[in-house]
Amino acid sequence: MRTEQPKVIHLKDYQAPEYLIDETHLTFELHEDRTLVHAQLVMRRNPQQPAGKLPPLELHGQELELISLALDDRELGLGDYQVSADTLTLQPTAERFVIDSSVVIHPERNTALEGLYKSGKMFCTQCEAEGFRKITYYLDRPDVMSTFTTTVSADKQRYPILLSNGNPLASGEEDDGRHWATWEDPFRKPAYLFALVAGDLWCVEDSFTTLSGREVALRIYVEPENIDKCQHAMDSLKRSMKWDEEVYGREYDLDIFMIVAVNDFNMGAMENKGLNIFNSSAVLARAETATDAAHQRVEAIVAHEYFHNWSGNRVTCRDWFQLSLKEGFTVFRDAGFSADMNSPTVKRIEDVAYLRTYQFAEDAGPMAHSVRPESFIEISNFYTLTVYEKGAEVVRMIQTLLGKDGFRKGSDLYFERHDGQAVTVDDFVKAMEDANGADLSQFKRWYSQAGTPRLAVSEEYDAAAQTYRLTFRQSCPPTPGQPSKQPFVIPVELGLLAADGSDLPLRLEGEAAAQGRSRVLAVTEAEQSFTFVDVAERPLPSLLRGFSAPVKLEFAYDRDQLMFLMQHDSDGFNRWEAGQQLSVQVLGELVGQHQRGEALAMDERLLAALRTLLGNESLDAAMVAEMLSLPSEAYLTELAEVADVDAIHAAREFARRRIAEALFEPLWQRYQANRAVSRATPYVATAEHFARRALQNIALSYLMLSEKAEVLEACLEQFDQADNMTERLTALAVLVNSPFAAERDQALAAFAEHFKDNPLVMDQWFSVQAGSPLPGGLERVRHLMNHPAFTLKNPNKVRALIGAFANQNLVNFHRADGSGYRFLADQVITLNAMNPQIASRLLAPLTRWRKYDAARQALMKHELERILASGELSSDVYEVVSKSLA
Ligand code: B3K
Ligand code: ZN
Repeated sequence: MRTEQPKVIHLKDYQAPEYLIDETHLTFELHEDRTLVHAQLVMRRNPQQPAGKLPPLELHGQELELISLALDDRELGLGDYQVSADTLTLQPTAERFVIDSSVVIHPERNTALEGLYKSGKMFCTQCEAEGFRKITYYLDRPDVMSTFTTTVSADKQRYPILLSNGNPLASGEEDDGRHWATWEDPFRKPAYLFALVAGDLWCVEDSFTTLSGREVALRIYVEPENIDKCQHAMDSLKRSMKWDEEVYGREYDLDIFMIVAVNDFNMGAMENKGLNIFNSSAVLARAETATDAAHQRVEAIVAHEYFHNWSGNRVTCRDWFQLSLKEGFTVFRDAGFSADMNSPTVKRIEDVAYLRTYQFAEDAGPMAHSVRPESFIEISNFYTLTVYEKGAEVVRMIQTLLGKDGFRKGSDLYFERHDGQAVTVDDFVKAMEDANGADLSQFKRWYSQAGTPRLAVSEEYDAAAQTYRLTFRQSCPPTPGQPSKQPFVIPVELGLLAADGSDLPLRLEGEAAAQGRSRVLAVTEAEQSFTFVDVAERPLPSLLRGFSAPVKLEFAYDRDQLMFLMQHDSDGFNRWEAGQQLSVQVLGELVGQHQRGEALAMDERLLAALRTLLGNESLDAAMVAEMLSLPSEAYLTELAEVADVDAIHAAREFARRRIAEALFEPLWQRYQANRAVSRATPYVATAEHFARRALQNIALSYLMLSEKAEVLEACLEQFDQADNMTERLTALAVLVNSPFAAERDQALAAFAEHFKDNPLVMDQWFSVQAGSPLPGGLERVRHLMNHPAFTLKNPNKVRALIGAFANQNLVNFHRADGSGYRFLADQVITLNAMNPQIASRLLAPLTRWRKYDAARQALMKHELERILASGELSSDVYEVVSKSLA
């Protein structure tokens, strides 16, 4: 809790540590009402600091009850050290020394889920970023790296399994029913990678033989009732290990790799060395209880955390401003993995849709910050879409500019050069430069300048000279603290389409010959032109293929051109993108009609394009499903200058109904064909079947809008008979949004009865109801908060119900009377005292108040002010609220 003025931490103030810790020896005595932590730190003065008088040693520590403290075996008395709310200071007397401390902590009361805490019956930890200081006094900063030996002792019956990082060293029994285990992690690591688990856990075991022939034991620990839901995560882990060897040449280094699933977790998962701790939602998956999306999420998160073993753990961050060094790079790595395991184009479409909807919104809002932020109050607030997703885009652009081979040379050099070190984004870029003889100095502005650049493109065709000129103008809107920006390096991959839809050869003025039919141009200036020669006919440009840079592209395509690109572009991503742009234009027109009070009438060309798509059975079903999905209300909100929530919803619903009406026959046919396959084949979690079910399910969601009896019957059949959650949940969701009240209530009740003991499935049940745009959404959510399966103490529940309501149910959340805002603020105020990280994340929708009309703006601001005045705020909530009001 904030007791004094919050301190702002600046990157420019970074200073290397005065002291280092070579060895850390920890002992935990776990009890029901307290935990005793003894820490022995073998320390020395940092040799890189100037010699001379020894400076005081300031250790971090929060909420610790100090029992004893010794310096080189000498017990220290009250006058020998000073303790504040978050530090302990003492004066070393020699260059090398040993500190012994004992503290008491209370994991059983820890609701913030940071440090050591209890999730249900088990003990677990979450230390990143600064949670280790809630466990013991320490130099809790990532540039202090130490080996760790950890002994855990606990009651044997309640906690038969005792885990920590590294390899198991010894274990034994005590005579009072307790037992202990010692683990040793030989790899030096920062404290944020420390982990401990104690519980009654079962595990699934497997093994992996590394490139060099070493055998690694793999274990996934879960509570006994979940032992049947681990196979998919285990398979994903083995695929990740293999992929990292093949694609990055990275081998695993310890003898054992463990994953533990816990129910109460603030985010997805955590890459602790050798002992990853996961939100159970990111591990458990089997057909009956997890959707295809959940299966893919498990695969991606298992891979992400595993990949951190190199990008994060072996090579870590010097300070938290460098967070994207590990996160942006690792998201980029896991995206490459998922693309290779599934459909690369679909993966790219999903990532870009997510980035443009949510990261672009963040980059345009009051919390906008660069990929490497300059300052923060609370680092937990900077695990953002910008650091993660935009950070991954920045790494992707480096690969686009250097080529795949050049990028691999750069990553090899980076890992070799910095193995065992805590480094910066500059070191990463330098390795890329050095391995390729490249100059990325201007490119590095992507790390320091916030905001989404706009890239306006115009064309000029000279038929007589057979030249075609593209002119690019880049600009970037101001963001907090950055009124003006320098030009970025923007890699633009492009092609030029001939009238028959083929890609023309691309020869730039001054080049001896054409260089391919799709190529990357680097736009480096505020305004820059490129002239292509030998262009025999007026081409249609396909720009920013694969979304080669995170920018807002502006080119004045007309709708016929977009339809042409939708059909012919050789780049799958841009075929989808053309469809999205066409839909955005058509929906924009409908929004205008709604605002003017006119009858809605839709451009039928969109229907024709979708009909062609549905008729083509040779197209990848996943692509067809993506192309049938209209841009989300959240994305349309992001695009709007002032978002008219009701008009956007009305326009999109109107378009969906028109599509359902006009394309009923082909949708019905595709639905039935795919449902028949589902009925005849048991569930398999492969890309091919994900694709088929995606198409089947989007078809069903359109078909239900027809309100026809045969569709309702099909929907109920799918709900009752499906052997998997993907089909069952879609059927439930479309029922929930339908006017068939009796069937809906019956299905909801049957589902809850069947799955009441599975918290992850109940999360889905909460979410489909929270997201329903039917009137009365807030009342439904309030009512559901009283359901026995709901609790504010569990972050997954908060996200499933309150998060889904505020982020996905825009018409209900933004109700003109402000009741949605008031409700969210109330939850934030309650959660602020319980779990500041979750409270602060939940706030995000209110921070976007500038997007809405004056009346809503006032209501939203009022709620932010009410939070600010509500009493003692955590630094997490304080930072977000105060910055959004600034
Ligand atoms: N590194 C963790 C995130 C920790 C967040 C702490 N507030 C998960 C990940 O990105 O892999
Ligand atoms: Zn990560």
